[in-house]
Formats: sequence, structure tokens, C-alpha cells
Amino acid sequence: QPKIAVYPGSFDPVTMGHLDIIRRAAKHFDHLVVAVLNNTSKNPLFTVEERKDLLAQVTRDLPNVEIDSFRDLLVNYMHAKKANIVVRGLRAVSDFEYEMQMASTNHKLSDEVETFFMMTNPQYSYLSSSIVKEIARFHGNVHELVSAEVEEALRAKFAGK
Ligand code: COD
Repeated sequence: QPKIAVYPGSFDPVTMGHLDIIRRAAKHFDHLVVAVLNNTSKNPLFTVEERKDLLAQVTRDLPNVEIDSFRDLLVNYMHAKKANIVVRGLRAVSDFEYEMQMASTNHKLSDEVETFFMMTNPQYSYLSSSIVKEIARFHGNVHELVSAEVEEALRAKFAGK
């Protein structure tokens, strides 16, 4: 039975921090699904299609990584994907409470679902999609924070603004 893991998130947009987790996690599972939450209540910068497209571009050299989206409870989506491992990245103590709550809830909803945490690369521990958007909005340099494709997409979004 193949080991399938799901790395869920908003990825609005994917950063070097996310990509580092994807690359490292992909080595340890047969198949890794990066799943974008299609959440109508948030106000994202990029549409789900744009976010998936950027993820596909930055992971095109990773054959066992699939890009998908979901709008269901995560555990229901996991069940449909025949996956029982959730991958999450931990940046700092500030991530801990939210992550613990989410992991416990998911485990409570489905006791087959386990969450595996990976410590962020210290180089990216300060990095978040929100910070990247904030810098790009004011036309700052996001060169080392995101890949070239995302940098270009951000430039296009904020062009003339
Ligand atoms: N370095 C390493 N990891 C990072 C970095 C970085 N610089 N930045 C972010 N990460 C990690 C995050 O810690 C997280 O693990 C992952 O990358 C994704 O981050 P985000 O911010 O894009 O994603 P979130 O936190 O918005 O995702 C939330 C979910 C979509 C997973 C959650 O809302 C969900 O599962 N919703 C579905 C409804 C549901 O099932 N709810 C019940 C569960 S509580």
C-alpha cells in the first residue's frame, strides 16, 4: 500500500518556506498531494486556479508531487484521497497552538489521520505568504522569498497599483 501524504494550506502564494517543506516531505512518501483550500470566506490575492498553477510550476521537477484543491473538511478529503498523513510545517512557537488544535481536531474527527510536523528551515522561519504580499504590494524585493514564477505573478498583480 503506497504511503500517501497531504500537505494542506492556503498557499496564497507559495513561498520558499512551503517549497522547502514540499521538497523535504516528498522524499519520505510515495506520493505527496499539495492541497489548496478553496475557502470562500477568506479574501485571497490569488484565485485557487492561480495558486494551483504556481504550485505546479514550482514543483514540476518533483514527479511524486500532485497539486489539487479541496473545499471539504480536510479529513473527508484525506479519506477520498486514501491518505492518512497530514504534513505541516512549524516555524515558531507562535504556530504551535493553532497547529496543535488543528492536529487534535483532525485526529478526533478521524482517528486514522496523523499529522507529521516538520521544522522549518531556519532560513525561512520568519517567512509567510502575508509578509510576501505586504512587501510586493509596496513594490519591495521578494527575490529570495519566492521563486521566479511567483515573483513575476506578484509583479503582475500589483502592477500599476
Ligand atoms: N516555512 C515552513 N513552513 C511554512 C512556512 C515557512 N516559511 N510558511 C508556512 N508554512 C507552513 C505552515 O505552517 C503550514 O503548515 C503550511 O505551510 C501551509 O500554510 P498556509 O498558511 O498556507 O495554510 P493555512 O494554515 O492557512 O492552512 C489551513 C488549512 C487549509 C490546512 C485548514 O484551514 C483546513 O484544513 N481547512 C479545511 C476545513 C477543516 O477541515 N477544518 C477542520 C480542521 S481544524
